[in-house]
Amino acid sequence: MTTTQRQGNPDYRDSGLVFPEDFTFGSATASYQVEGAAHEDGRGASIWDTFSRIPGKVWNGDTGDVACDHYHRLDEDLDLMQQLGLGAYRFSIAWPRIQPTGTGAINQAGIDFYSRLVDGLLERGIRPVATLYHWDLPQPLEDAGGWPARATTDAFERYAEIMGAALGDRVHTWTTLNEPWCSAYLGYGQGGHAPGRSEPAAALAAVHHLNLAHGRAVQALRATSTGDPQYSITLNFHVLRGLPNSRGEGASEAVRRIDALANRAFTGPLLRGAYPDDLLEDTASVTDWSFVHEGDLETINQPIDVLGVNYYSTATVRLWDGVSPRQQNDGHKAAAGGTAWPGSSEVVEFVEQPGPHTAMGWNIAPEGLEELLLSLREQFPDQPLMVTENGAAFDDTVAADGTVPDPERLDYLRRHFTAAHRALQAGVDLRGYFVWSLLDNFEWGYGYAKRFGIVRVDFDTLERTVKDSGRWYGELARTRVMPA
Ligand code: IFM
Repeated sequence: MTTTQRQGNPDYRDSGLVFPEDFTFGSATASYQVEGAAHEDGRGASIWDTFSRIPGKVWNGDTGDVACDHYHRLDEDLDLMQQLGLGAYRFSIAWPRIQPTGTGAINQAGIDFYSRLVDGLLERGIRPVATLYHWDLPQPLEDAGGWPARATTDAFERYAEIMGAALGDRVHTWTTLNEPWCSAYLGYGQGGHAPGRSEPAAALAAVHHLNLAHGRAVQALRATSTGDPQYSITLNFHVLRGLPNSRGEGASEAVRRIDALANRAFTGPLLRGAYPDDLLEDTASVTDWSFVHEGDLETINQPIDVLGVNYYSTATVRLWDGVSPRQQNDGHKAAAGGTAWPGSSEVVEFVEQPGPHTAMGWNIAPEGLEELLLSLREQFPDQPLMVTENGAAFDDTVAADGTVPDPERLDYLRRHFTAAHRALQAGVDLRGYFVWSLLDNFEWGYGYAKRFGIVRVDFDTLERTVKDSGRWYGELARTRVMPA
């Protein structure tokens, strides 16, 4: 990542910025985090239904059984999006609602729900951006091996065919996967996410099978979608800073190692058709990568219309000196057990970031977003980009008059939109921006303790209240001018 010449306020608090006419302003959610209705209308069990019931895995024993009850409050939530002035809504489809066992029989009630959602969006002039997989793998597929097993990619291809045929006449953008880094490394390496396995070799097999599933799904969606959808995948990029260790060594080596695992393990095969040599070398003691079969890389390397970019904060790494206690604060502390960094966990340490921080403990660094977008443009000059997630958790309180003033979130968004605007000014082909999240929701290992919404959800009454940040964002979405 290169340092950029900064213009405007050094703290990224510009106002009055005008975004392009065709810039998409959206907001995002994910099925398990908002839908609820976990046992209704034929939905099967997902790995998160199972994982969230294991004592100690999720804060307070919370589950997604009810979540925001979005499944039953669909019309109310669609009206809310329209009232805010959103141009697009990024949602995910719960695979176990469509195929309760992950293979075989289709559950028509599941298709009907998403069909109603898509129609409801279109009626309100909101573009449907649909993600096939945001982490809720059908439990029977995990029982058969999960993402480390190649057969899961066969099942995913079939699921993509079903969804392409069902919604491909109306969906504006198909996204195959959300943050495969989390599915692979947190699910099968570190173990803080479902299914909670800590098997470094399996995590790398999962990386490959998720990449392969993406390629096969793009082919299947293209074959079955009768409209003119765009195709994409969303990655959570790690924007890395390197520090020398106590011996004054290794800042760039630490960055290179984590960049290989976190970023290039995905962009390599997806956008260049190859895994980086240094990734294969760094992980050689963990796996021989024999799960990569002939032809896989061609399948993975499908042209995509837009690359989804999720960004929240930066990370600082250094080579462990082997003497001081090794720090492992990589921003994913919840229920941690194994390692999210196969082959590098004993070599690299994550260093506490200077504040300010959000309620997740993540440092606030809008310049990291600008830097990331510029770096992606440099690496992949012809690839259009979309910020598919950015936002912040803070401990909101409801004022006496019932409003939810959330100045910290509003400020976070202003500064990150400023960063995006600067990237646009520098010529980055950035097509839009989705704020995470529309609603306060189930924040995985943190349950309902962390609130990311621009709309507050009272988890007792399920009442929705637009926060100040939601009003601010609505004005930006409607006018394209950054409000003061
Ligand atoms: O809530 C998650 C989302 O599911 C994926 N990206 C990061 C968000 C905040 O942690």
